[in-house]
Amino acid sequence: MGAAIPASSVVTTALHGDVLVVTIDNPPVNALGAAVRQGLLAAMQQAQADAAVAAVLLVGAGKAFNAGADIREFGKPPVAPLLPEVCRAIEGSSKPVVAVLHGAALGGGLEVALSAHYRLALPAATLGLPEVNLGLLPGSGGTQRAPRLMGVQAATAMMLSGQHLKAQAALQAGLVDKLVESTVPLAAGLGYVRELMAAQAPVRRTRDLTISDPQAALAWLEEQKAETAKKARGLFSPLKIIECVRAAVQLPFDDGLTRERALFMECLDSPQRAGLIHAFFAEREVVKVPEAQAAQPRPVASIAVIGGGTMGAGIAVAALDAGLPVTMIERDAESIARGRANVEKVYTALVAKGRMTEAAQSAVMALYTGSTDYADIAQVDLVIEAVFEDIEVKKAVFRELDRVCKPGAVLATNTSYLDIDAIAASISRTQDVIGLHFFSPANIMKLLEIVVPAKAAPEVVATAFELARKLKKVPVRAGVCDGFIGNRILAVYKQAADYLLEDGASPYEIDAAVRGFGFAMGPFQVTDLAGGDIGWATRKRRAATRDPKARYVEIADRICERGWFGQKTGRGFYLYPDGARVGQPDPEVLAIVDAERAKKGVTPRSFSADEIMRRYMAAMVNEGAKVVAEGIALRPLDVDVTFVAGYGFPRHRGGPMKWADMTGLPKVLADIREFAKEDPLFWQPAPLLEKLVAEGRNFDSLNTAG
Ligand code: 3H9
Repeated sequence: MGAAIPASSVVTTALHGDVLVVTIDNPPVNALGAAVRQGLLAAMQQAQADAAVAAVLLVGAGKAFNAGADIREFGKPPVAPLLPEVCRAIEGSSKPVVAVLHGAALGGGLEVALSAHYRLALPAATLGLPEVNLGLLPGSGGTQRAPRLMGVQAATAMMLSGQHLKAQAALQAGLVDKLVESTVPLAAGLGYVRELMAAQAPVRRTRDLTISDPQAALAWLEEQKAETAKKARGLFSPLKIIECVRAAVQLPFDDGLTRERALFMECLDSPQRAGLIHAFFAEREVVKVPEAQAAQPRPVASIAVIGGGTMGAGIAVAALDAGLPVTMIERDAESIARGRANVEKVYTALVAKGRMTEAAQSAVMALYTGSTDYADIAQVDLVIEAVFEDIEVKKAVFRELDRVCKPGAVLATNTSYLDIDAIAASISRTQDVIGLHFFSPANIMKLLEIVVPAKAAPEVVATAFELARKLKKVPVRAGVCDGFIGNRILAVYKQAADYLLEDGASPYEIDAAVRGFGFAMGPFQVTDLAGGDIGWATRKRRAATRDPKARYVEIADRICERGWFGQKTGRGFYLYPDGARVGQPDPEVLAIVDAERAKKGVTPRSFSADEIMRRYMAAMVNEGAKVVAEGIALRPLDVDVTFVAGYGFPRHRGGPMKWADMTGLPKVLADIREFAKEDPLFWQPAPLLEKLVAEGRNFDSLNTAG
């Protein structure tokens, strides 16, 4: 061990014989913040100046080599030195520089490694240029060096997908030079440096490599453009990545870097970058809820699911996929056979697609037990009830659970709307009850609303968050109300869509505007997919309690009365001839809409896509503000994550509350006030929105309030 020479608090240097070991130590992931960049540059200068240094080894302390640029710095004034300068200093070194990669080597972290002259990977290393997921492109030479090392096609695919390569794949792709079986980066790295020095390995700069067959590469890139534009769904950094790679093929290295920098800055300045980075951090903040931080989760080694319908089976699959044994309860032999079949068919489909072996299917199904006897779940740690959405039916299930389950078992309901406080109060162990609101298909959809009744024990909440982590879900804490966070807000903006429909926009115009904004589907397509009968049943249930003064649009009822429930019946708002999955506009639906307008004496007016979205979003944001003010959502970011993870909200817009911040809250409030002139009952501005505007603040100020 050589003498430690302090370079900075986050980058240290130490001489090991004639090898200068440069360690980045900036927990948790060694992100390349200003202090790290300064430290690295100073270390490289030291290496050049010190005659005792023959080679340099770059190492990351802790669990990763380096996860890239410090994302928190984006959007703030830049601080020198910038990362491209650091990379230039590394590559320009007159003494060999070696990087040893363990854990994440991502984004700017990989770009640092690509600037080194040799790269060694440990087996657990993951390499990638995932900037596209943040609305960016690799901005420190990644777009120029990766194609030189791994070829244009592989590099472009890696950058466009943002996917990480495991060490072995990175070795095969030419991104690293060697892979060693070791868990100790420093020792492995020093061993490799010695090996290189013994072989008198020269300085070897990635920038000097040439790209083979540039004409073929250019032709291939041209082909990729159309495909990429289609897949990008409004994101603009993917096409800019292609442009950078084209520059790598066509231009001298330094000119390519200049081009990359210019395009990187365009991405950095874009609202898409701001939205995607908000989504990145928000997804990590949602788990920080008071109960999960204060209490320890109870152990969960086995699960029961009550109900084997679509939802119950999806939840069972999600748990089985996480390696948890599942006992499914149904009321009779026939129902449990159907429940098992519902689970099994998910895996059979995977086997048919070649994505699972039959042996793996058997192994996972061995964790599944079907039963009609509640006594069989007496010892499980957590139960999720997914029976018919009726409070009396659910209470009956909970009575059974109260009777049979062991003390301390967590008792969860998957209800989407019902009063979980009432369910909890109906049994003796009120503190053990919680809502786990999965979204269909439950084994695929990322969102899990964790609905916390007033009397839930903190460790029950902590257990739910721990379960979400095991199931790889994105959990959002919600309070009890009709519809929790997501469905409550959905009900309001769906109403805004219905008003637009009756006032003159066609369902097809509304859906197109919503898709144009970036949603995967518009509200009427969603209704057709989910089944119009579901909303119809809810509307009938609520008819008695609906405010008689509130505007009520009957168009959807007229459609349901004809038995047109959407895709499953071949028609709804759209026509689905011969089982088609993409609907066609239906002139008969338009005639129904016209008749309803006439009945109400509405003279239809036209709405531009922008006017449609102003109403749609204002309704969403206004209800979102109410949900935050009532504590149903802890923070605006919880609303954002709910919509991005569960409702197809375009991730690059960050979520409805982030969108509102970026649009400007005064503008959103002014819209609401304008719409209120026509319908003051529906468009009542949320007091929180008014307060924030009056104080010149935004929703984000509530995310960071602590
Ligand atoms: C870039 O490099 C641009 C360059 O091309 C050009 C520059 C000129 N910065 O995910 P985790 C935090 S763009 C700041 O929970 P895991 C994270 O917020 C960057 N913070 O752990 C969390 O904080 P907290 C390209 C970061 O083990 C903590 O670290 N790189 C950064 O599940 C732990 O994170 C990427 O896109 C960052 N770069 O996963 C990689 N990364 O504890 C982004 C993480 O306060 N990062 N944090 O909540 C990841 O994909 C995952 O974090 C990683 C670890 C796989 C590394």
